[in-house]
Amino acid sequence: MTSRNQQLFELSQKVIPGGVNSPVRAFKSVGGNPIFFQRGQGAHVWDVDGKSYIDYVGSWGPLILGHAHPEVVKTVQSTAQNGLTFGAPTEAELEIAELICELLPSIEQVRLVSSGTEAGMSAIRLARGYTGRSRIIKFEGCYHGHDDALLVKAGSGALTFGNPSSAGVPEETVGHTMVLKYNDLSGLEDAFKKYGNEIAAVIVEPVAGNMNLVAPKADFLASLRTLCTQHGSVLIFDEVMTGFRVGLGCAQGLYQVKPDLTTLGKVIGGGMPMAAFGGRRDIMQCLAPIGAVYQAGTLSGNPVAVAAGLATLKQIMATGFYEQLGDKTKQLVSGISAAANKNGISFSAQSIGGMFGFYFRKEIPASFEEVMECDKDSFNRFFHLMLNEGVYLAPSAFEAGFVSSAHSDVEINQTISAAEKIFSAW
Ligand code: KE4
Repeated sequence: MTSRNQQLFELSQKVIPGGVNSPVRAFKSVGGNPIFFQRGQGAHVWDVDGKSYIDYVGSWGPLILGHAHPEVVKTVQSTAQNGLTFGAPTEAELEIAELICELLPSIEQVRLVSSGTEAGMSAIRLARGYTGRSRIIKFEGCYHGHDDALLVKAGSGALTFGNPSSAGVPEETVGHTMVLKYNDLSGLEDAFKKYGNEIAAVIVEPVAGNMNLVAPKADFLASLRTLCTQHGSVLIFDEVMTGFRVGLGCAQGLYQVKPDLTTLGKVIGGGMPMAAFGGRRDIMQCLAPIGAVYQAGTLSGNPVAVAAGLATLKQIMATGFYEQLGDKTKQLVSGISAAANKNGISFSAQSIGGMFGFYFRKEIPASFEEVMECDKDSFNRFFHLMLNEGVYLAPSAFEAGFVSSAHSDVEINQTISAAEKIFSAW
């Protein structure tokens, strides 16, 4: 009998490209058909055929409190009663802007937008407008949304400029974008030696989460800071994923490196479409309506998304929130690693705050090349076997995973048991 999931996927493909509204949802990387969900509660989601899963995707990061947290839902419902959007300033936008500036000392002013892509795109334009320069540096394996200038894959050789990683992006659009190797200090120093005072900005995921999880090497971020300061380039931390995920001070607090601009998203919207970019006042003052750099958005700072974000931020500010989240995530990765290693499987894992990475590779990867050495087929097999056991991991070997405060020891231990069962029969 055709499942409801199969029916919906067949119908969706007729009217939505690939049947999905974002490519990574299509299961192309892991094989099989995407799962259509109908309900989420806490650490669990239910598909349209009624099967439940422990969820470690959390909508790719926003759901740090789990699905349908009562405080978030209540606030969204009550806010919506008073109108969904005004296209005009509201007091709640002031409240969340003040809270973000209080939590992140590097942010003196902030502008709300509706997606991480908008935040990244706007931060790049702002850095170019502020410096009057065009060249930007990004890193291979890092993703900052689908803005043309950032859809770039590494060109051949170390210092060549990137070429488009997507159709529809003209060569000239990416001509100013240089793609370097993440965690490669010598490449970075060479780039600044050659182009230093032409570089408008460096944009980096301070903890990379879009090539699976790759942590910054000891002095990588600090070197970025020093070089940007020396050459008058704007250092942009893309904290759309790490923001309030790895700690209340975000990655910049964890590693004690102060960027000039930060992009945020995911957690700050609590599951609603909201992102932000902010930083040094002198740079932010270049933004319209007071500055010459244009940026705008119909639903930027809309009351319902801001309400969800505020409700979420208030919850994560609770004493001990990140200690508990970090401990649970560590418990998950060490339990699964132990299960793999007990069965002689080449596997490693790590976690930072509430995000984690699994690798079918003996050592934890520290670069894009090392991530590419991971056994993707083994990951895909593990993914589907875990799915059968009712555990929903990110449907790609190149994505990070996420634990929420709603995951209890019950879910963590059930997940480890599922992995033990799978690895013992591997
Ligand atoms: P959005 O435009 O998808 O809100 O944010 C783009 C973005 C920017 N920066 C970082 C560090 C990000 O991780 C993202 C989006 N992350 C992906 C998952 N790795 C979102 C999932 C998807 O594309 O469907």
